[in-house]
Amino acid sequence: MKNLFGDDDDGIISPEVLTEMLSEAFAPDELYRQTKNMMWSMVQYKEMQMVYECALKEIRTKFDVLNTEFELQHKRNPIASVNTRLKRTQSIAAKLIKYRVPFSLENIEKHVNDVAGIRVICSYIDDVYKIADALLAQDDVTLVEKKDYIANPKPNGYRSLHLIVSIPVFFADGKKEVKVEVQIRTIAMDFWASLEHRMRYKHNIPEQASISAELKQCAEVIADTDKKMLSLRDRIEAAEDAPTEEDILFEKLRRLDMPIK
Ligand code: 0O2
Repeated sequence: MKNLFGDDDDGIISPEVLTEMLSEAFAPDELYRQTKNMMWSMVQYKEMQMVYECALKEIRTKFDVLNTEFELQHKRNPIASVNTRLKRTQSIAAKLIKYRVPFSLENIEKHVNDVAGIRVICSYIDDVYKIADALLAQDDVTLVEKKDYIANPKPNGYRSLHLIVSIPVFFADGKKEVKVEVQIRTIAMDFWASLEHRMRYKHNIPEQASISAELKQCAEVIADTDKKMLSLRDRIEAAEDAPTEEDILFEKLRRLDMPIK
């Protein structure tokens, strides 16, 4: 048997020995039962995280496929980068406390929609919506909630498209519907959000009010730049000759042997 570092682990303790140690150490029965329940809770929490990890793998594949298909059709990548993350236990606890519900697996599944999160960064604003529509058109993807902070930015200037979707994850003994939070935004919006995020989690910044005001101004400039870049791209594309059928065929032939990303 190998340990977590991949080394041979001859010192592993067998379940029989552990059970014996447990009943010797924790008689009477109540302590034994409590200890076992605690261990079960830890195992179930870890298993729940594994389910969310699998959901992240599935949804990442969906975006990879959309990106590859779009690239084949339009000769450019709508997605600049994709990042996934599992919400930290501490942040899950903070969210449950905010909602005033006790920490339990049931409450995590019911109330915390962003245990699994994926952030998709696009070059242009229209790509954000194209990618969102293409995801939601898939018949195994169910939209649970949509917040369009691009059409309706937050008062601080935050812009991003947020979707909570539910997707099926298939296991050996059946399938489970799992919620994932999808944040889709442009490179410029992401640049802004990362700096603002740093400020949000720092306390005692002496100039907080003026920094917030300047950040808000930057958000407006960035939104304007995003719109201008889109319009410039459209003008450049309009000036390009429309590809002939032969152009498309030979371009696709050229790409046939390229490795699929
Ligand atoms: P973290 O550390 O990123 O995970 P909810 O109770 O879930 O309905 P919530 O959480 O406010 O309300 O939902 P919302 O508005 O959709 O925001 C979810 C996530 O979007 C946040 O997660 C942030 O990642 C991001 N976000 C929202 N507003 C802002 C903002 O003003 N600035 C920045 N930089 N990011 C924002 P968490 O859980 O707050 O934090």
